Amino acid sequence: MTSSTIAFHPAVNLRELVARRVPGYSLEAPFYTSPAVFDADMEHIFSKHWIYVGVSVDVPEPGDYMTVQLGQQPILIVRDDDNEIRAFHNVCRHRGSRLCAEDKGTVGNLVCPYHQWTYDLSGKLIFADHMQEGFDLSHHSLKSVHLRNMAGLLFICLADEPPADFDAMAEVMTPYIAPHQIDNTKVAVQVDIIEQGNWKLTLENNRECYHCTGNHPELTVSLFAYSYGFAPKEETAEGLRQYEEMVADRHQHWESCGLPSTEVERLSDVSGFRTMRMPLDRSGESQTLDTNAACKKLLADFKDASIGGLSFWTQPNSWHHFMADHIVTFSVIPLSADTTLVRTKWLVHKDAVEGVDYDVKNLTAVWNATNDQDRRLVEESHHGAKSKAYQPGPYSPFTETLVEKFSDWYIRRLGAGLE
Ligand code: 3BY
Ligand code: FES
Ligand code: FE
Repeated sequence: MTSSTIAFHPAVNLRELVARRVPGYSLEAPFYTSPAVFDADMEHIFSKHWIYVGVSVDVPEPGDYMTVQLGQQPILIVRDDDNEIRAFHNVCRHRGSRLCAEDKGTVGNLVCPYHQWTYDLSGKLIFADHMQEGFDLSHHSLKSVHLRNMAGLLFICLADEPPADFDAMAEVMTPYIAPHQIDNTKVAVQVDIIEQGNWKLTLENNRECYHCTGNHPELTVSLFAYSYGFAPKEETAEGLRQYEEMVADRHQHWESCGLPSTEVERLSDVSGFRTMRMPLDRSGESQTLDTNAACKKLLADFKDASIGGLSFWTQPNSWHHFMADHIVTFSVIPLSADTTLVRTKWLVHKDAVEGVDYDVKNLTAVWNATNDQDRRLVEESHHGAKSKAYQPGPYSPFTETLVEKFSDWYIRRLGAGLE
């Protein structure tokens, strides 16, 4: 290490940093900038919690696979002939080569490129040439990774014993998500962006709409900032009251149509989450530039597009919006202390035809614009966090309560990991 590196990354005492975190304030700079904290995040947050990685229709048919990289861990997600989706370490049991290098593909069996050891779709080694008499194939299956398919959303956990409260989340969330029938969708578009900023800045940004009016002209056409907790100031009190009245009215209507809608907030759980079906502004149909459905063929058996947007946020790395015509889903994967992958997928009905039922530009306009605006905000925050002038600043008790819930969760889970 050069002395200038040392100057920019002073040794951090993680336990001390965690212990002295002041609630209600953004985190101290090393949480955003230090490679040591990044390593701890990968070990204690991203290797011990349920991480959202994709959807069932990323691998729609038996033999379809996708790969994801979590820190140093290459992971393979495969749909077996029995239609089960399973996850494995993407590492050959011979001499450790990565098995699949592509992001996605389709295979009959999983054949290692190095010496062609061959695994079936359930991870069992079925062929290994030139091995001695008595070599036991069954002792060399792929190492499995925990995977849960929650109504089509795929979560993996690298821990030997994953957090058990995932089941409680799935019990609450399945009735909310299932009506949108992810299994009957297709991924119309996927966009990966790499933000030059720490992943926690991406998450903090996602948990508030304080910044929406000033930054998201496209999103605020349909999205009400009130849905993220908004302010009892004189001038907003009446707006908030009217919004809450509308929410109560819409919720009653949607619930009577079999669509769970009321807010559930369990952000402090180990598998923390929040959900709510939010009314959308104007025509109320979709998060599009004109608020009308972007896909003529609606999801599932929806007849009416005005069912608002079911939002679902999870600790530590995802958020999702389910509408009548499409679903947009976000997975955040840290790459280093100062780079973060944000993977956005737009899902439409599997039989919807591009150019006939939907136009990709119209479908993706709002979130491509919003993601780019948020990327810039995250990158500017990251620049600021590296300054010697940076010090933790106060969260608004009105518009940033959900940001505090993210930071508090992170500090508690990191603290638990360090114990
Ligand atoms: O909807 C979201 O995911 C939030 C809204 C506020 C900003 N952010 C991108
Ligand atoms: Fe996979 Fe040799 S490393 S077959
Ligand atoms: Fe934003």
